[in-house]
Amino acid sequence: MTHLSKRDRDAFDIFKQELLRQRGQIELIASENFTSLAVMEAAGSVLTNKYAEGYPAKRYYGGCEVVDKAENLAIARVTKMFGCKYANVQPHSGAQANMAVYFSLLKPGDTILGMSLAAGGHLTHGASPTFSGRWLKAIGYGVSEKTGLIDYDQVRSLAQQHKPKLIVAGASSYPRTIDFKRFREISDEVGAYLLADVAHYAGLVVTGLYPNPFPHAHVVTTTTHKTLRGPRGAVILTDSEDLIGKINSAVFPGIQGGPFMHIILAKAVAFGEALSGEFKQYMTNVLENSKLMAKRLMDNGIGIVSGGTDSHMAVVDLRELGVTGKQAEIALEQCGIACNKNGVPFDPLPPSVTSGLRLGTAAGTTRGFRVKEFDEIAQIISKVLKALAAGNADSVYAEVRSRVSKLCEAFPLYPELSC
Ligand code: DSN
Repeated sequence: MTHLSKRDRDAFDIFKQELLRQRGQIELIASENFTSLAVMEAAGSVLTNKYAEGYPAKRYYGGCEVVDKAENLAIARVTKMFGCKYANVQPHSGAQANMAVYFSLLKPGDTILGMSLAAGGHLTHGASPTFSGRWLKAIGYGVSEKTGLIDYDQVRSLAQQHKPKLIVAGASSYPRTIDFKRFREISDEVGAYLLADVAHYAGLVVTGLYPNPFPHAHVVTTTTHKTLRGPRGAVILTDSEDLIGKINSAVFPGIQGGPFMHIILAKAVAFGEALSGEFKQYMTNVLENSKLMAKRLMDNGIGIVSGGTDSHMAVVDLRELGVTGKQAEIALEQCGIACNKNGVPFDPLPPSVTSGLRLGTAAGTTRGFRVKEFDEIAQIISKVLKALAAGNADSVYAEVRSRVSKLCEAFPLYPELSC
């Protein structure tokens, strides 16, 4: 960062502050991760200078022969990872990937059936303030109050009642396995497309630790920066030649202009990493850490939605403790732990307050934390939550902050970067 530090001290200071924040906090936000330096180099490369509207060998600008190679490399690697035929690697974000799928397969006013936000679904699966809830007729399915698991009987009966044109399988805070085969059976019964949004689970999917939505889903979307540990962005995947044509037109010129070629190169780098044996070991550790963290919290009497996890995340149910998600998020942040408040199924509190916390292990595992460290993290969280419930959180902050610092110092983040 020598150029930035000399040219723009204000901007450099912001970079420095953020690097120090990431180094000094335990990152438990389930949708975040720490990319490799190689991914960051590609994202910060000269490919940022290139306009390349269109697709490889079919561009609207000259000089695209090199960036074409970047896009083809990303496509070849991501289709190999998921075992599918076609990919569009241009979406700037997961929301835009889902928007492009809707734009390609649906008309305004069509019905979709997705997991409701309250049950753990994503905003773009039909929530009312988003394009998905405003332009489409969105019906939401949920989970069983008793088990916390997707209620497939409800999905089927809502599908039969509303005859959606598209069903979304996928979530933002559902820690359990999704039965994509069952979703496809329901979709076929009502003649709906099946979209699987595996943004959270993608790293587990490509390493065989979570079910692959192929061959069941007609279309699959995923972000590239969560468990996949790539740059911020997304991809759309399918096995259908007909659908990839529609999807490509929907991404460009439908909803996006020039693709971010530097990010597409960085996606290719991350996909190369995800195809390695080292990544499989990483994801195995992520899963082991997450299961251990959830178990230790439960051992300490902290409620976990659905009684555990099959993925990189666990959702804490704070209702019995009488603490809100908002209070818990703020208290943990004061101790150096970053996580997010999250609704729990049948949450009586609004999304700005909530009765839950979503905790993920992808970023901490990249840092090097293993079960021993996640055991300690679960003990720290339990201590803070119980102190909050007892109304004496202030009394534990000093001790807890020092335990967090010890963990962060033992596993330095980006030691190669200087500031
Ligand atoms: N923020 C991401 C998530 O947590 O699921 C996507 O919106």
